[in-house]
Amino acid sequence: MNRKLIALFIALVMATAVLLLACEAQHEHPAAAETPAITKAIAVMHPTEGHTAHGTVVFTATPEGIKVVAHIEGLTPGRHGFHVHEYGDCSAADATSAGGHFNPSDAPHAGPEAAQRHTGDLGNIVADENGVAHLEWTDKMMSFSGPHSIIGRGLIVHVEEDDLTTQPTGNAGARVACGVIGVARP
Ligand SMILES: [Cu+2]
Repeated sequence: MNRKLIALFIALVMATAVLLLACEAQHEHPAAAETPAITKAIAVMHPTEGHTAHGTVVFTATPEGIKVVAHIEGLTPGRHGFHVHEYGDCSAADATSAGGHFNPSDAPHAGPEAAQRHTGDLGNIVADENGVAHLEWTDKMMSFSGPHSIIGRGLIVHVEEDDLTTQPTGNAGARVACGVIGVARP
């Protein structure tokens, strides 16, 4: 009788231990399908063939939208078209592999402040006499998830100014720098 009781007790203890371990394991990996939301992204810009433009562009999620902070050097002084393009592919020497402007809503090309615009329309960055451009802009159309997500898309700086009206390119000419927008450490 005693032995049976002891055996039962041991079995109960072991069963409890197994149950606890199973619970613990679940807590260690909370719903594997649930990836944490992206809060920051970065594009490292490299010059296309024959150009010197380079720099970094950081995208940060804020309650007001995606904050864009761009720092580009090696430009000619003046205005340069600046857009998110459809493909995160800078493999071509002239970066035409990045495709056209990122335009998931099939809207006309315009400036970043227009209600109807390409999601990728960031307008122009302006380089000073040293060829250095700095831009800060909080964008209400771009996103890190859903149809307007810019993650994995291309980022392009052009040789000419974007006139914000010529369809569908803004007549900004060749591409002088290309980068891919990737997930950054928060
Ligand atoms: Cu462009």
